[in-house]
Amino acid sequence: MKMGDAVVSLTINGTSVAVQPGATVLDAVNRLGLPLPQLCKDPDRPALGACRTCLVKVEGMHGFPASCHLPAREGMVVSTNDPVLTRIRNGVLDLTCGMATPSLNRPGFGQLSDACARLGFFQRRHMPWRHTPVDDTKSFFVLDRDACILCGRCTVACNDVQQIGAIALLGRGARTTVGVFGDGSLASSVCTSCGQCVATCPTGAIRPKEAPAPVMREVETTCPYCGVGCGIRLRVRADGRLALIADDVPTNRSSLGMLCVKGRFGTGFIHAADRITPPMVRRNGSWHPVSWDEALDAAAEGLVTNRGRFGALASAKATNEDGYIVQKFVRAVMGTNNIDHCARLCHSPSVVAMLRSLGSGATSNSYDDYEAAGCLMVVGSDPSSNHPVIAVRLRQAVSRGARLIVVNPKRIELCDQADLWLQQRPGTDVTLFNAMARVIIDEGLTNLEFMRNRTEGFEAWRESLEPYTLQFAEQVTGVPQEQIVQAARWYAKPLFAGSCLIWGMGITQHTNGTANVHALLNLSLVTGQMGFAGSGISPLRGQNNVQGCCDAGCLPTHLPGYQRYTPEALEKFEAAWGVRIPNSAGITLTEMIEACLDGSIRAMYMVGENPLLTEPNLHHATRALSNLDCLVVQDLFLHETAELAHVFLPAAAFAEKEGTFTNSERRVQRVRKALDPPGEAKPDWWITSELARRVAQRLGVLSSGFEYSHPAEVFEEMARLVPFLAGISHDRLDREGGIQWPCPTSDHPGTRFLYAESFPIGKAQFVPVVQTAEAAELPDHDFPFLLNTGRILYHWHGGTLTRRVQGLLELAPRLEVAINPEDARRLDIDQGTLVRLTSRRGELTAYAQITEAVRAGEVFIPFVKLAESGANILTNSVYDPFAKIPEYKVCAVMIERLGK
Ligand SMILES: Nc1nc2c(c(=O)[nH]1)N[C@H]1C(S)=C(S)[C@@H](COP(=O)(O)OP(=O)(O)OC[C@H]3O[C@@H](n4cnc5c(=O)[nH]c(N)nc54)[C@H](O)[C@@H]3O)O[C@H]1N2
Ligand SMILES: Nc1nc2c(c(=O)[nH]1)N[C@H]1C(S)=C(S)[C@@H](COP(=O)(O)OP(=O)(O)OC[C@H]3O[C@@H](n4cnc5c(=O)[nH]c(N)nc54)[C@H](O)[C@@H]3O)O[C@H]1N2
Ligand code: SF4
Ligand code: SF4
Ligand SMILES: [Mo]
Repeated sequence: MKMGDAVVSLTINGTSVAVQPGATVLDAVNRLGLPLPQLCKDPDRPALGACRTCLVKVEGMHGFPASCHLPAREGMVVSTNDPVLTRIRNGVLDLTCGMATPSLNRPGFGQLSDACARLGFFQRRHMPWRHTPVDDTKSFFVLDRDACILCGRCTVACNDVQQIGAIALLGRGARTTVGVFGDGSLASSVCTSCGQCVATCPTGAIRPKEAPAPVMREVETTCPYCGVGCGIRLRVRADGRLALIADDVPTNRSSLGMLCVKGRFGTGFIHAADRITPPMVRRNGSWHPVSWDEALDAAAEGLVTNRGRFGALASAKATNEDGYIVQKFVRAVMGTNNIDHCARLCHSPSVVAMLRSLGSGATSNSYDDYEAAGCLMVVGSDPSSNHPVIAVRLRQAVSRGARLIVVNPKRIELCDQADLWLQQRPGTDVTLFNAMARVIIDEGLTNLEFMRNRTEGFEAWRESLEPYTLQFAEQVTGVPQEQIVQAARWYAKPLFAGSCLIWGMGITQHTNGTANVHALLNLSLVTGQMGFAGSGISPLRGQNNVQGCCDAGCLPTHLPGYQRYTPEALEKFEAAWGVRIPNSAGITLTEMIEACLDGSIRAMYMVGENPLLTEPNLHHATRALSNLDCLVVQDLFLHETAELAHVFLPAAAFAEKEGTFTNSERRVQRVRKALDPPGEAKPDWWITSELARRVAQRLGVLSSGFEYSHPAEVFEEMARLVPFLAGISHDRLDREGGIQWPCPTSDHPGTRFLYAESFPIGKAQFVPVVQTAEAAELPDHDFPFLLNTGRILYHWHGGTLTRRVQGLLELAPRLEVAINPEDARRLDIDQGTLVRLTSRRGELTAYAQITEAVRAGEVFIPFVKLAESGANILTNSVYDPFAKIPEYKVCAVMIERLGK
C-alpha cells in the first residue's frame, strides 16, 4: 500500500491493521497472517459465504459473522480467538471435515486437511456414508465426491470464470453433489481440463492425479505455449522437478488468473526422458556426445565455409533476448539478412498488409477491448482450441451483451455462442469482405470523418468493389445474401462501444493471404473501428513469443523494431554493432527451403523450429534439407529435422532461463528461471553468442559484441535500438509486471491501443484487392476432397512438445480426420474407421471422426504427427506472392476406407 492512500484501520486480536476501503474483515485477517479457515473463499474471487468456517467475533455485533462477507470498517475491534467463537467455529469445521471421506482426512490435500491438522480433527465422519466412485476419466485430475464439502468453488470456476459449464451442483438437500449433467463422467462432458476447478478446490475432492509432494519454491513466469501470454506460477518440488500442476497468476494483466490445459498441466515436456543434454556431432551417420568446445567449433567451421550461402531460423518459442542475438549473429557476423522464423508460416500476410496499410504489423488493441466491445467478428480463427483464455474473454463479452460473428468454413466451438455464423467456401474471403464493404458504403454505414481525416485511397478502392454485388458474393462464397448484409451492419454499427476484428490462420494461410488481410483491414478503415476502447484489429499471434521474435528483428525484410534498410537505420546499427549490415532484404524461410534445392543455400542454423513436421509438402522439404553441407540444430529434442543435422546444440527450456516473451497484445512479460538446465544444456542466448564469437574470430570480423553476462544486458541493447521498447527493462518488468509497447520512455505506462491519434505512416491506406483463384489446387475427379489443416486444443503443432506430456497425449492419442456424415455414408465409413488420405504429394492414415462441423466435400485434420502420420505429407508448397506463406488451408485429397 502506498503512503497517502485512503485506508481503513481496525484491530484484530489486539493488533491494529490497515486495509484498502472495500476490503473485508477476512482480507484484514489474512493481512496479519492469522490462521483462520476459509474453505470456500478463492483468493481471486468474490466470497461465496457457503462454508461458514471463517467466523469471527466483532465487538458490538450480535452473533459470529462470516468474515469473508463482512466489510472492514474504521475502528472495528475483531477477535478470531474468542473462546466461545472458537468452539462454535471448530464445530462447523469438524462437521465440514466430517463430510469428507476419512481416507482423505490426511495432510497434503488442500486447505481443509491443513485446517483440520491444526485442530487434530482427523478420522471422523458425521455424514451418512455414501461412497461414490472416484471419476478418474480425465488424464490430469480426479473428481472424488467423498472429499467434497459442497462449497461450490469449482462450479464457480467452471461456469463463471472459464464459462465452460462442465460441472454443477446437482440434486437437492442431502443428495446434492458436484457432477456432470446427466450423471455422466467428466470425460463425456464438455470439460476442457483447464484445471481452474482443481486450482481452487480446498479439500482435494478435485485434485491432480500426481501425489502431493512438498513444494520448495514457486516462480512466476509466462506460459511457453501460445501467444495469449498467460501468467503461470511454476512449483518446484523437492526432487528438482516441476509439479504437474502450475498455478495461475491472478495479477497477470493479460490472463487475469485464467489458464488452459497446456499452461496448467503441459509444462512437463522439460523433463522428458529423451531431452538431449550433451552437445553432439554426427559422424558417419551416428551421433556422438562431445564437449561444448568441440560442438561449437564444428558448427563454426561448417558455417564459415558456407558464408554467402547461409540462412538461419530463429525460434518464436525462445525469448526476445535469444531472438535478438540470433539475428545479430546472422547480420553482423555472417553478413546476411537471411534470417526468418515461423511467423512466415503464420501471420506474415498480416504483417505485410498491416505495414503497408497502417505502418505497424501488431495487434492494435488489448484483450480488455474484446471484453468492452459491442461486436466481435472472429475470422478464420478457432480460439477455443488455439487461444483458449481469449476464448473465455470472448464468451464473457457475449454474456455481457456483445454480438459475436464467426466467419469460418468449419463449425467451431465458438459458434455455440455466436449470433451469426458465416460459413463461406474456403479461399473466398476477399469476395465476402468486399461484398460487406459494398453494403457498408451503399447503406451509408461508413465513418466519414475518420475516412476524410485519417485515410487515403478511398475512391480507387470503392471503384474496385463494383463487381462484388451480394448476388455475386453468394454465388462465390456460398453465404446467403442476408447474412452478408447482417454481418456488415452489425460490424459497422456495434450495439455499444466499438467492434473488434479478430483473425487467424484461416485468412493468412492461402495463396491469397495478403489480399484477405487487406480486404479485412479495409472494413475497419471504412468504419473507423480502431483507436478507441472496445475497438481494434487483432491478428491473434500464435507462438508464445512470435510477436517478440518479429520485434527483435528475426525477419529478412526488417531490422529490429521493423526498421527498414534505410541509410539512417544502417548507420545507427553500424554505430551500435561496429559493422556494416547488408542493405537489402534477405530471403524468407520458404525461399530458403527452395534455395537448399538449387544449392544457393548450403548451410543453415535452426533454432527451435521443426520444419520437417511443419513445412508443407514434407517429401519436398526433406529433399531440400538433405542437400545441406552443414545443418546446425539448436533445440530441446532430436526431432525430425535434427535427425538430418550435422551438429546438435542442446538448449535450455523456458523454465531454465531468464528473459522475456511478448504476447499478442504487445505485452512484454518476464520469463524466469525455476530450474537449472539439465546436463550441459545452455540458454539459447549463450549458445548463439559463443557460436558468434567463434565464427567472427575465424572470419576476422568483429572482435567483440557478444560478451553478455545476463539476458537483461541483451534487452538493454535491444531497447536502445528499438524506439518502441526504449522505456522497458527487466528491472521495470520485475517491479511493475508486463508492459505493452510502444513504451518510449522509462516513465511511460505502456500503450493499451494504437492509432488513437495517428498512424505511423501518416494516413492509413485503402488497398483494393480482387478475388483470385480460391486456391492453387482444388478438388477434382481424382482428388475429390478439400483438405483444411489446423490445430486441436491438446496438441502443439507437430507435437514435438505435447506428445511428450503423457496426460495431453491421453486426451488426444490418435490422429483424427473430421468428415461430414454425408461423405462418410457414401464412403461407407463409420466413427473411428481407419482411413487413408492421399494427395498428389503423399499419403497418411487417420481415424474418421464423423461430424457436421465440416461441410460435405471438405475434411479437416490437425497437423500433429501421431503414429507416424502428419498432415504436411499431404499439403501443397505453393505460396502467397507477397508474404511467401504456404497454402496450408487448402489442397485436394482422396479418402479410402482401410478398415475398422
Ligand atoms: N492448442 C494449440 N494452440 C495453438 C497452436 C497449436 O499448435 N495448438 N498453435 C499456435 C499458433 S503458432 C498459431 S499461428 C495459432 C493459430 O490459431 P488459429 O488461427 O485459430 O488456427 P488454425 O486451427 O490453423 O485455423 C483457424 C481456422 O481457420 C479456418 N479456415 C480454414 N480455411 C479458411 C478460409 O478460407 N477462410 C476462413 N475465414 N477460415 C478458414 C479453419 O476452419 C480453422 O478453424 O494457434 C496457436 N495456438
Ligand atoms: N499443415 C499445417 N502446417 C502448419 C500450420 C498449419 O496451420 N497447417 N501452421 C504453421 C504455423 S502458424 C506455425 S507457427 C508453424 C510452427 O512450426 P514450428 O515452429 O516448426 O513448430 P513447433 O513444434 O512449435 O517447434 C518449436 C520447436 O522449438 C523447440 N523449443 C521449445 N522451446 C525452446 C527453447 O527455449 N529453445 C530452443 N532452442 N528450442 C525450443 C521445440 O522443441 C520444437 O522443436 O507450423 C506451420 N505449419
Ligand atoms: S477442468 Fe475446467 S472445464 Fe473441466 S470441470 Fe474443471 S473448470 Fe470445468
Ligand atoms: S491460453 Fe495460451 S498462454 Fe494461456 S495457458 Fe493456454 S497455452 Fe498458455
Ligand atoms: Mo503460428
